[in-house]
Order: sequence, then structure tokens, then C-alpha cells
Amino acid sequence: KLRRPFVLANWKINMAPDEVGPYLQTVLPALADESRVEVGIAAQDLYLGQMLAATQASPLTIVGENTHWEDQGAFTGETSPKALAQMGVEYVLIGHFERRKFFNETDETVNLKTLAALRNGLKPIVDLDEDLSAYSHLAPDQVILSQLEAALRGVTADQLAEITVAYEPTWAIGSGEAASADQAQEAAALIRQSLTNLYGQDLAQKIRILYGGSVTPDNAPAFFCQKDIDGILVGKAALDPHKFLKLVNQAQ
Ligand code: G2H
Repeated sequence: KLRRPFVLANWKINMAPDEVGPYLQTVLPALADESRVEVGIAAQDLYLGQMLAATQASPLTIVGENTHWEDQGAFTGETSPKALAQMGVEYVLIGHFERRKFFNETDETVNLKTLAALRNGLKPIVDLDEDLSAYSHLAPDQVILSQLEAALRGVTADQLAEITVAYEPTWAIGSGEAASADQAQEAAALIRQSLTNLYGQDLAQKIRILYGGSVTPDNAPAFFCQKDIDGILVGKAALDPHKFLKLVNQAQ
């Protein structure tokens, strides 16, 4: 397969400190020789050090949930992309729909953060959300494509290979109502076409596009079957390590 599937849990600010160890103890042995699929967990900064230490001999990838766009300086309360990279974090989520909605992230800050991640050797997972309310004057496909173009402004062809795109229709997140696999495939195909227009077909074919929004072990197989969907970004269902492993096993 041209693109290795990616199953990514997004813990958000769930999970108590004393739950992190037991969760990893459940998941890590089952992943010991997993090479068919890339498996990651995005967790709040507080837990990253502990998780990196626990997963040193494991294929599990540790992902940051956010980064600032400056490498260092007087930005109290923010997370330095340079520090994330030096800690050994490999990927960082950028522009998750909750960041856009609750923390005023804009296309411009998403772009700055994407460039900051790349500059520091972190792989950005760029989230595109389909927030129909904020863009009611535009068609949904234009919403995601304008977000994609804005996020990638200044990203070179060489850098594009480091990027993963996540498509999360706002109305499907945490609502229990996932997009249909067909709807998600349509959006993913549109994103890939746009990547082709911007960077050419060879590169666009290599970029992974994830679907996120109320994914469960019941609906995941339909997403994995889609031609342009290369993985899933999972919130709620992944808080249960057994469900998370089930999703990993379903990946194809
Ligand atoms: C969307 C998703 C994970 P959930 O935020 O990013 O969460 O699976 O709970 O809809």
C-alpha cells in the first residue's frame, strides 16, 4: 500500500494522571510487532514526558495536541515547538476544530504553527474542519479547501511529505453522529485533488488523509475501505484502551 494507515487517539484533556500508566500497559504489549499500521496517541503536554519514556522500545508514536508558533521567548503558558521536538515528540496536531472554536485559532495561526513545526522537525497533522456556521457564505468544499491552502502557505514540496491532513466535519465531532464513509471519502478526494493542484500528483498521492469525528469500532471499517482515507483520528472511543486496540486491528 502506498500510504501506511494511521490510527491516532486524541485524548484531549481527558485521562487522569493515574490512568496514563495502566492505559499504556494495556496497549503497548499488543503493539509490540505492529508495523502494518502507524499508531499514535495525542495527549496533553503534562503527560508527554512520561509517555515518551514509557514508549521508547515501542512503535507507539507520541503526539502533541498543540504548539506555539515561536520557538522560544516570553509567551507564558504556551508550548515551544522546539522543546517538543527536543523531547522526542514526533507529530503535533495543528488547528484541531476545538482549538479553532474555543481558542480563536485562525487560518493564519494554523499556518504559522505548521511552519514552526516543520522548522523544528515536528510532523504537523493539519486539521481541517468543516464549520458551516462560520462560513455560511461558502460551500462546504470551499471551506476545507481554503483552510488547506491557508495552512500550507509557504510549505515547500520537500516539506509537504512531513504533513498529514485530518478532515473533521464539525458537526460529527463528539456528537455521536459520524459522517458517512461516502461523505468522508468525497471530502478526502477533494483534499487530495487540491494537494495535486498545489504540489503535483506524485506528492499528493503520498500524503495521508485521516477522518475524525465520532469514529467507533462499529463505523471504522467503512472509513478504512475508502480510497482516499488513510486513517482515523479518534476522541471518545479511544479513551477505552480496548476499543482503541480494536480500531488498530481494524486498520487496513
Ligand atoms: C474529533 C474527534 C477526535 P470524537 O475531535 O479528534 O473526537 O471521536 O470524540 O468525535
